[in-house]
Amino acid sequence: MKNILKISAFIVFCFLFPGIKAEDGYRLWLRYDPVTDPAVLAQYTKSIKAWIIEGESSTLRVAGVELQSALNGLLGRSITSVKAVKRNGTIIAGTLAGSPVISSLKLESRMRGLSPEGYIILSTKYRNKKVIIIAANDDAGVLYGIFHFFRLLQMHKPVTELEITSSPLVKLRLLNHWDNLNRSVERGYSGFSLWNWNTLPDSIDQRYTDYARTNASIGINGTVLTNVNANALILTGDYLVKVAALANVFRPYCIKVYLTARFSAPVEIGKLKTADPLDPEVIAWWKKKADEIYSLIPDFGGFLVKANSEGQPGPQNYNRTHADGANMLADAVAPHGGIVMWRAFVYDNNVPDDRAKQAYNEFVPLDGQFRKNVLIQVKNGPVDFQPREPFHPLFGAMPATALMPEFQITQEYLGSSVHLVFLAPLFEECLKADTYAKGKGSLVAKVIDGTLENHTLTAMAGVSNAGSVRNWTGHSFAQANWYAFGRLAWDPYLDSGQIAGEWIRMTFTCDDEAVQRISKIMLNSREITVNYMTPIGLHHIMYAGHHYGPGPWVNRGRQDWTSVYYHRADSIGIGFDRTSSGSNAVSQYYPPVRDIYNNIQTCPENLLLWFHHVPWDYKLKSGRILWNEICYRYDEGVKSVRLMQNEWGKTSNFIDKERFEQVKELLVRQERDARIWRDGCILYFQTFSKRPLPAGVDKPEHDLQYYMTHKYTDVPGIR
Ligand code: GCV
Repeated sequence: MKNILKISAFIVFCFLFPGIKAEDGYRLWLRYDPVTDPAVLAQYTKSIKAWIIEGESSTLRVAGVELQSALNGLLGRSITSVKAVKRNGTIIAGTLAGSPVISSLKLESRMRGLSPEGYIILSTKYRNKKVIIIAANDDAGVLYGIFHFFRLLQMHKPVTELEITSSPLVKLRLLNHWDNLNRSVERGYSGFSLWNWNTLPDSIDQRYTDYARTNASIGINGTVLTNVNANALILTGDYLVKVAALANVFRPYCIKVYLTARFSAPVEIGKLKTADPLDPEVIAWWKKKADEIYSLIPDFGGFLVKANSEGQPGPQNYNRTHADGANMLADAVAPHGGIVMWRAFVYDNNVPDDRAKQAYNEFVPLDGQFRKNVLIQVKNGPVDFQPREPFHPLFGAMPATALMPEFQITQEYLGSSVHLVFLAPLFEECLKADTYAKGKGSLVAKVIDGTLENHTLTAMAGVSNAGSVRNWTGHSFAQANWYAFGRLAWDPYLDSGQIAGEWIRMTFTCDDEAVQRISKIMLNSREITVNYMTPIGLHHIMYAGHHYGPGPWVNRGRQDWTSVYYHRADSIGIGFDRTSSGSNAVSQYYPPVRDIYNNIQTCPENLLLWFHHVPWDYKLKSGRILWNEICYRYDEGVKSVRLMQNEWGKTSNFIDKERFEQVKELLVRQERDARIWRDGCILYFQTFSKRPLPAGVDKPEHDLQYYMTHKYTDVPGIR
């Protein structure tokens, strides 16, 4: 009886909401479900009757497959591919050189400004027929233009008067996978690695193709397959054929593969006695290795290297510099057109007076010493992907060197795949920060797109959150962070609100009210998380090891890995004094940024405890003293998660049951764990402030000991 009731309820549900189908999230934002709005569908049916892709290449072939499936899906009927334009409503896609129709349209002047991979989408006439042109100078541009066109359809935008021009502002747009050869993923919260090294090269999982399609849809054109904590085995012949098999799948989608290079590989797999970058045998070994890789993968992108950091080997082991190491590898791949991305996330063997200063101190003196095919990969902030950091002072400080940012899409410090945190505002905050390197307006985005110092080799990397779980990222909303990274890598000036709007419409619903509600949740989510984790510039106070929950009490082990090193709470106050009378990290920024940060009165309050040790009774702009403000922010963070739950609850009519319920359940866990952050941190800091909880702040449920010994049993990535 119970089952009959359930089935009837389901039938009624389907009848009431015919557009809402079971959804496991696998299709990400490329869902191509039929457009349900009758007016929009009527317009599309009238405007789109047939399609042609003119030209021959593997990229144009996959573009055709995608075009066919997207149009059939979205329009709910078969839109046929034709050989010639015979009717209104024909889509014509191709390159200027490869498409007779496009070349006859005299589009040269419009297309002259396009950079490689750029495209135009244009409503025009061809032999008196209304057509939609998707034109580019190269095949990649055609593919990207086609995906842009789908975005319009998926967002229910008009497609009648199109005049769109788009070019990527950053040349290399890369995902970094911290995937190990045993398929575990460092800081991965979405199952196992996508790369099944055991079954490659013979077995080609459909996921490899879908991964490539998805990335192409947001303009990502490269992927580093392996962890920066590298294993030299990936460079052996047995593995390289597997890498080549993946490269073959990705190639039509214009995605190049890159590998991490373990600096000691010549010793570990090459049987040399040294990995000294100036040793002739070592130089020859890497050249030979590069030749071998390129013989298997002619378009191999190059190497990403983590050296002399967290125990990884590097040139400093041989008293050589980062430039010596990077240049040696760069010379090996240069004849093949490859590049080297050398990470600036470095650690000294000695504990520094301020870890935030380390990368700048080591790299600025090397400015101008790197080969032309080397990029220095810099994390967005000077410590380590914290919920909030100031922008990294290296941006703008190495004018003669190509710098690329590294963002973390996987949520190592932002609630793994349990918390709903939309990261576009975090990425945007860094990209739009003004370094003042060449006066006002020297945005980080301009360092990255090369315009500040006229660099032509430009890149952006994001540490991937994709894994083997069915929906790729665990939390449905974590998909949005992958999407946002790709969109910002294409155009670092985009606005988070626009990105959220696109993603919601493509992924969930085009209903305006629901879009607004979900947008609000997404756009507030990062600040909410900062509040319940690390308000007012607190940082690095998480649980040692897994980084999911709070651990402000962590005081054992290497000092600059502890929390007490960073928050410096004492009876007087809290915060790391990085002013000119403290560690002087502020001096690494250009004026006036350094002066603004240096002065407690002008330092933005959201970074106050990053730069200042502030007395507990210091009055903030809100009128509250610091202690009360800390408690208030933690509490507000928790209460805001409840508001998110509430808002999400109101979207149930617009979201399929599976994803709605998944998000609902995760928001319950987010609220629970936000309370643990709030209560653990407040109780711990109270042992220093010795002040009561201010009125209105909820009392912790347990004592401090409880939070200090709390174990998480249902959080991915915690073993
Ligand atoms: C890949 C942090 C993470 C490490 C990571 C490191 C890095 O320290 O906790 O897991 O290692 O950053 O970016 O190299």
